Amino acid sequence: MGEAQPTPTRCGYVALIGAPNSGKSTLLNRLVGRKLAIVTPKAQTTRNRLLGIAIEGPAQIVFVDTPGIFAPRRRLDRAMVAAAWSGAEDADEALLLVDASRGIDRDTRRILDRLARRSRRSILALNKIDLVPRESLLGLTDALSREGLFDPIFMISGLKGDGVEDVKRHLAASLPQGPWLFPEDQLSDAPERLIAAEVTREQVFLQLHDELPYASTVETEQWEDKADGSVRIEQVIYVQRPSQRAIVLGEGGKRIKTIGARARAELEHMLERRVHLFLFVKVRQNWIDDRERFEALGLDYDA
Ligand SMILES: Nc1nc2c(ncn2[C@@H]2O[C@H](COP(=O)(O)OP(=O)(O)OP(=O)(O)O)[C@@H](O)[C@H]2O)c(=O)[nH]1
Ligand SMILES: [Mg+2]
Repeated sequence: MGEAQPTPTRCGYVALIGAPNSGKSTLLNRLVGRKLAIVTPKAQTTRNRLLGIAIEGPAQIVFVDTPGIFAPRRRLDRAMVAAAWSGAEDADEALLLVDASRGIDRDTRRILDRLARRSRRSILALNKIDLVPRESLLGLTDALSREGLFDPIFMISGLKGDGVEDVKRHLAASLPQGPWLFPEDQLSDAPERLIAAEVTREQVFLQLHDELPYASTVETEQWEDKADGSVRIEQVIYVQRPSQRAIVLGEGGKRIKTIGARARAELEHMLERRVHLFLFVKVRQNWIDDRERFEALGLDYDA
C-alpha cells in the first residue's frame, strides 16, 4: 500500500484591478486579514502596487493591490494607471472589481474594452453589494456577464466580508501548482518606511479636501530604531504651493498636529511599538513632475 500523496502546493499572483474607489484596497486588507493598504472615501487613494499575501489551504495567494484605472491627465496619473495595468499583465489572474452602486461607469467601460483584447478571461467581483438591493444586482450581473469576459462572477462586500471566502477558495484551487514564492509568515513586500509614509498619506486624504490630497505626497526621510524598542520616524509632506502648506499646517499648527497624532496611533498599532513621529511640510512646486518623488513612490517616471 502506497502512502497518501501530500496535496501539492499552489502559488500565484492575483491582481485586483478596477475603477478608482471600487474597493480594491479594502478587499486586499480583508483577504490578507490585516490592514496593509490605505483606504479612504476619496478616489485615487492608492498610487502604486502593493502585495498582500494570503494562505488558503495548500495555496499561497499573492494579491496585488493596484491604483484605480481612469483616464490619466497628469504624469503622476499616467504612472499610476501604467502600474495598475502592468500589475494585471504580470499576474496569473486578474480580478476586476466593479462597484455595484455605480454600475458600469466610464472608467469601468474603458477597463472592459481593454480586457476584451486579452486572450484569457478574468474574474469579476461585483463589490459593495451591501449598498444595493438584490434585484438591481441581477441586471448589472447580467450586463457584465454578457461582455463574455468573465468566469466566474462573484458578488461580494469587501467591507462586510460577504462572499470573500468564496473568492479565496476559488483562487486557491485555480492557481498553478508550484512552490510558495514567499516565506509562510510574510504578509507583504512593502518596506516599513513606505507603509509608514502611506499611513500619513491616508490621514492627508482623510483630513484635507479639494485638490490638497492630490497635490501632496509623503516620504519617510529618517527611521531610527531606538534602544528602548521605540522608533523615531521623520517624514516630509510635499505640497505644491505655500498656500497649501498653510492649509496642511492649519491654524496654529492644529491640522498637522491631528494628522500626526492619528498617523502615529495607527503606526503604533501596525508596528506594535512606540512611535515618535515628526512631520515636516515642504513646498516643492514641481514635486508632481519630479523624478525623485516618483522613485520614492516606486513609480515609473517615463510611463
Ligand atoms: N459599503 C461598502 N463600502 C465599501 C466596500 N468596499 C470598499 N468600500 C468603501 O469604498 C471606499 C473606497 O475604498 P478603497 O478600498 O479605498 O477603494 P480602492 O478601489 O482601493 O480606491 P483607489 O485606491 O482610490 O483606486 C472606502 O470608503 C471604502 O470603505 C463595500 O464592500 N461596501
Ligand atoms: Mg486603493
